[in-house]
Amino acid sequence: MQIDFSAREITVKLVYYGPALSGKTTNLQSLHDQSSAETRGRMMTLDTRDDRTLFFDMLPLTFTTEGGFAVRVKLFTVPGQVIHESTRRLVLSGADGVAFIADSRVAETQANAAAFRDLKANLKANDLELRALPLVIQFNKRDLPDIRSDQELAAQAERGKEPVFRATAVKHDGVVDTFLGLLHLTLRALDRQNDLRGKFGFDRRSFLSAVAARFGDVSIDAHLARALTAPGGELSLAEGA
Ligand SMILES: Nc1nc2c(ncn2[C@@H]2O[C@H](COP(=O)(O)OP(=O)(O)OP(=O)(O)O)[C@@H](O)[C@H]2O)c(=O)[nH]1
Ligand SMILES: [Mg+2]
Repeated sequence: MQIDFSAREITVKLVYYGPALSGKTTNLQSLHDQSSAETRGRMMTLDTRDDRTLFFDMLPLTFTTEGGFAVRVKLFTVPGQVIHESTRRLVLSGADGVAFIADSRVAETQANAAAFRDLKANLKANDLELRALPLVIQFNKRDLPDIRSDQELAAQAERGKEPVFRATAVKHDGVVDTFLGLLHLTLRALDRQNDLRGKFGFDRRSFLSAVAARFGDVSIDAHLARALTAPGGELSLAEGA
């Protein structure tokens, strides 16, 4: 994170990670398409001919609070293809939070697991620790046949501490939920480390409510309630700090 005290502005880096073709770029495109012109900057995309990300995508979003404090969010995707290992490591450096985009199809289970191991290794290479990193998991492509069931995903959510979102990114389904879940966890961690409330009068709940409102009528609580979580799960805005 970068803090600019004179401009009263913070910049947060969020990285969409996951196996090849799981829908990372589609998530960013969807966020771009669903946000207003005042919120979104230009999306940078570097594709090969067949839609595969070669280097990375980047979408900047800017949200300004009533108190004139700005949160700039830089969203990145990594290229999922196995050969782009070193690029993933580079893109991951300085990440404040990660959304792991998995493919829901049963046949992709091994590819998801391999990409998750790759994430762990690259976090380590960047001196980031998985346990300390704000992380959400998205199971995308819920519209396809032969996918892992809701029950299986709920069981997975119960085993780990990360919230699990279901999505069909091509239909904009679950994309904003995932983004807000990650933004919530990331800002909570940064607030704890940097006392954003004390320094800028930053109120996380009202900020996240305003961000949710930029994407439509669904409240922040309703977005966060769509996550599958372990009992006592992480996403309640009501809890302290
Ligand atoms: N059926 C279906 N297809 C999807 C969904 N999300 C993405 N796709 C398709 O999956 C393909 C890959 O999507 P991308 O967003 O390019 O995947 P990526 O994760 O960025 O892939 P890499 O850049 O190679 O790592 C595209 O053809 C998308 O249209 C979804 O929810 N359902
Ligand atoms: Mg891509």
